[in-house]
Amino acid sequence: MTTTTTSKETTQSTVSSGLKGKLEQVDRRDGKLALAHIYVAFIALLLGGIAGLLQVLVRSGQFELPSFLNYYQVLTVHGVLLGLVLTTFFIMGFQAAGVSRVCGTFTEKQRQIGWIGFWLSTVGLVLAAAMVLTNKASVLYTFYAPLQAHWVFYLGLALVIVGSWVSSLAQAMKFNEWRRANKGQATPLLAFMAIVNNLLWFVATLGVAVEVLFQLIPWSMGLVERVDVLLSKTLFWYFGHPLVYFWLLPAYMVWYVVIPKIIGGKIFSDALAKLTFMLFLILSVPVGLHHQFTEPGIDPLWKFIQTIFTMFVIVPSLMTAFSLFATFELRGRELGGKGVFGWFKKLPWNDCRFLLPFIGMVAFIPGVAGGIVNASYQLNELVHNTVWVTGHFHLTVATAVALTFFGTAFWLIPHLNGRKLTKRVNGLANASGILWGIGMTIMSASMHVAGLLGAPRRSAYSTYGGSAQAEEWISYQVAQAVGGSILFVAILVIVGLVLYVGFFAPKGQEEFPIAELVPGAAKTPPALENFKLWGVIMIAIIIFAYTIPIIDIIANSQLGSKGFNNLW
Ligand code: HAS
Repeated sequence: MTTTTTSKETTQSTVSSGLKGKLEQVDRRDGKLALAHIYVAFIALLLGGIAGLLQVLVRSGQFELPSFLNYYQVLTVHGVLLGLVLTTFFIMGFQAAGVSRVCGTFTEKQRQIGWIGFWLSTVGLVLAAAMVLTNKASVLYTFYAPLQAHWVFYLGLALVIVGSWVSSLAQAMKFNEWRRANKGQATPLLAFMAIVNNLLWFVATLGVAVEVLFQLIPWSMGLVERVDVLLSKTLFWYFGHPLVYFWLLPAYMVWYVVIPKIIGGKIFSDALAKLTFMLFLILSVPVGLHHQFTEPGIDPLWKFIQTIFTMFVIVPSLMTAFSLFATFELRGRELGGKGVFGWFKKLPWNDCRFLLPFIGMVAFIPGVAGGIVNASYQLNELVHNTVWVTGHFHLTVATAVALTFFGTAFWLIPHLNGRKLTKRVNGLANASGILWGIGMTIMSASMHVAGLLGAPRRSAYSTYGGSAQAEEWISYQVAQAVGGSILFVAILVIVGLVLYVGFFAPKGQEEFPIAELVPGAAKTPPALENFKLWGVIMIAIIIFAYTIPIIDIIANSQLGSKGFNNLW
């Protein structure tokens, strides 16, 4: 893509802080660290996508898995590789590149810490994958007890998380170095966002770390006889919902900081973007009980309190929608767009770096509308454990987030390895995004309808022997297979393009787009950069939202008076 990189991109802070390294180009050494993460992510996309294709074929009732595979093993491959590995590795790679791009090149020590994080996560991934592929961990990506996996699976996932903590540490060290060198200055938006996301991730993963280390590993090693299932699920969902925002926020980073540059516009407001991220930081964790509405043993009062928190977490996304539409309209009118929607036509529809994230944004709207249905307490009874929920998250993480990651990879990979995003790649990338949009519309829409008709999720047994009820939804299951097959073709194109831009595209320089703030934007209040303040608010809300429910669960544990001993 012929793009102009203006010297203005070198932010003032670099000059004043005297940081080494040209800002426009991420240092190749940091690029190698980022690319290692990104390539693991796309290997996971290919393998997880194969599993997804097998799933929709089985659920159509027209196809049986070969005898050496079982459905829940395939479903575990799909969920772990796409929900946990593709996301975590891509996010850590993208954030490392972004922090290096706006705060300057990592020091040798910071980069070493980044590589330690990468190798810890990769070793963990190999351990967990080995258990899944040998059918010793067909426990799905949520690994709910009483389903039990080999202890190596839990250890492997724990290492993936610990590795991400170490990677986050390297990014935090670079960010703090920049802050010390630029006292009193508003921090670079992209780096600020990465640090908020890492903080959210660290606090959220504490829940699943406690579950895995103190419950599931001792239990799977036979050291304790039983675990409290309700406690383990509550600890998981303490982590599980903020997990979705850990996925979403890097997409928001691209939408707020990169997309405005690609369309030739500017960032609408640094303060609004930073407030949005701080709201996600304090509201993402105290909502996990909305995944457990149907579970006995949790006081309905606390389920309702967390429903209210859930409705609050809608606000930062609404702010994001407003900010994006404002950015698009301002730019479209600058380019001569007239009338109410004339500006819309002026957006760069032929540029894959914009088109793929935009398709993701559009999918996000029905996706999150479904999220509100899921979260509306009693209404959840209608959709819980149905394939409606699967339709919901295939629009959110599997389209809004995934297509943004793919649209980013097509310029980020060539930027990092000194190649070009060619016109041909751009054209094929646009085709893959449109294919994804078509396939996902068919698959997700039919999932939503089948879910309302009662079709279960997480089940190979979806024809129910031709029962009358299954007859109602089986045609939608067949439609899911059609949509899923189209998605699989898109995955093959995307992985092929990643291979090409990674190793074969012509040498050259590809821009890492970072937008500037619109002139005259309000100064960012220092309070928005006060991580201690927002961290205290976050912890206070979590303590309020979870203390009583957790005490209740332990005190009334079915494990009886020995509860505590058995628990831990
Ligand atoms: Fe969800 C289940 C509720 C957002 C992912 N969700 C899941 C699961 C996943 C997932 C993976 O309350 C399955 C977990 C499992 O395996 O069991 N979800 C919500 C709510 C939101 C939400 C309230 N989910 C997401 C996002 C995800 C994601 C984002 C991935 C990235 N979800 C639930 C609930 C369940 C659930 C229950 C459990 C269901 C059950 O029973 O098991 C909120 O964040 C939604 C906020 C709502 C809005 C609406 C207003 C804003 C609009 C505009 C936004 C547009 C933008 C783009 C920003 C935000 C309409 C701009 C557009 C342009 C075109 C420029």
